[in-house]
Amino acid sequence: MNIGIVCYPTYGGSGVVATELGIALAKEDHKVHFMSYSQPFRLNQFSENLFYHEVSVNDYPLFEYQPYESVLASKIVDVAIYERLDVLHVHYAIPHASVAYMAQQILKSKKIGLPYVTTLHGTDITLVGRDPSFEPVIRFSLNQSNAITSVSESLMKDTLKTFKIDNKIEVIPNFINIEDYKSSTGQCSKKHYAPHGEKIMVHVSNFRKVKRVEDVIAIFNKVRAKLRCKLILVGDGPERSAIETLARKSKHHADIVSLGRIPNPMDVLCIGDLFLLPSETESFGLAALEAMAMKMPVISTNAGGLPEVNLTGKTGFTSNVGNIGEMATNAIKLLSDDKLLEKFRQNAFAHAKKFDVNVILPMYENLYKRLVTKNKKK
Ligand code: GMT
Repeated sequence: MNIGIVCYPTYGGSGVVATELGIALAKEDHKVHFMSYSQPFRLNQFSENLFYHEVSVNDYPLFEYQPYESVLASKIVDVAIYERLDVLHVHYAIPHASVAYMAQQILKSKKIGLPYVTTLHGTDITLVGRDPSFEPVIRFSLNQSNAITSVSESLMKDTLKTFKIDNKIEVIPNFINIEDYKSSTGQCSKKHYAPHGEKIMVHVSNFRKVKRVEDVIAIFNKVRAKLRCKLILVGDGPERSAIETLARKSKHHADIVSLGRIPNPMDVLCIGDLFLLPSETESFGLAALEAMAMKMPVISTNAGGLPEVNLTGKTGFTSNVGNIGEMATNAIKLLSDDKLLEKFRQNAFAHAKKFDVNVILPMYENLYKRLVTKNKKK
């Protein structure tokens, strides 16, 4: 199939999922055409089946806001015609679902049918989507989507609560390629960060308010007061400098390292013992799944879809948002008992395997096939 993918190219779960999906589809011999305003950051490999079409908006002095949506819709129309797209998959509802609808209507006027799938990732519904200034457009373009998928049961339920959706929402969870994680463990050495065999806690995020990275520091301070350990922070975003200021004020600041963005979080995950994700909301928690694939148990909140990924008492522990005391107690429990930690490591890995690309990819392929067949019958 010829598949168009529209996504945000920056650091963030939805762009990662869209890119990894495209890469996996290309390996199955589908031709995948990415469309975005810059090259998705994980699209860092060559394949004869992968194509990237940049959407660049000319800077006219008249515009206070650049009309990205119009340019993206034109790009989709162009790519659909010349690359003979069979299906379009847009990740993150705003503004991609309404842009897909616009492109579909333009193509229809040229007697070309292009079904589109909208995948909901979380903040497009739980934060931005709730804003009344977007509501009518989101509801309309979701209802017009030929299929809607959501990355967790929880997000599906939230969407149905927030919007009046007549369409069915299919749950297709996020995924990882477990083989990548198996093969990367050989190159890891803990010595640099933990020269005395200290346990290492890791947090990876885009440092937005919803991630509550201040809770990561608070949990670490409590754990560090009981046992020798290190904290590695990975990622960058609006809260990073405030978090670093907070970390510097900690009695244990010498045990906290902030790495900023790194090309491949696996390089750090593979030396970690415990992953911290105390988010306010999280439709899925791809970062937690990536850690589990690296055999790291997770201490997280029970917000949104996190309990579908992190099984409390098995792959880690979940707590109410803001319950720093409980999260620290659970972290200490795991980090001070090697036998228990190893059991949780194995459980985390076993559960992560259920989200392997080989399990999830066919769900998307079947969905595309269904839409393409229906479109051909029209
Ligand atoms: O979490 C973020 O800030 C990024 C955001 C995105 O849209 O890129 O992530 C959302 O989508 C990810 C991939 O489906 C999910 O794993 C994250 O849980 C979700 N984030 C939130 O719901 C806050």
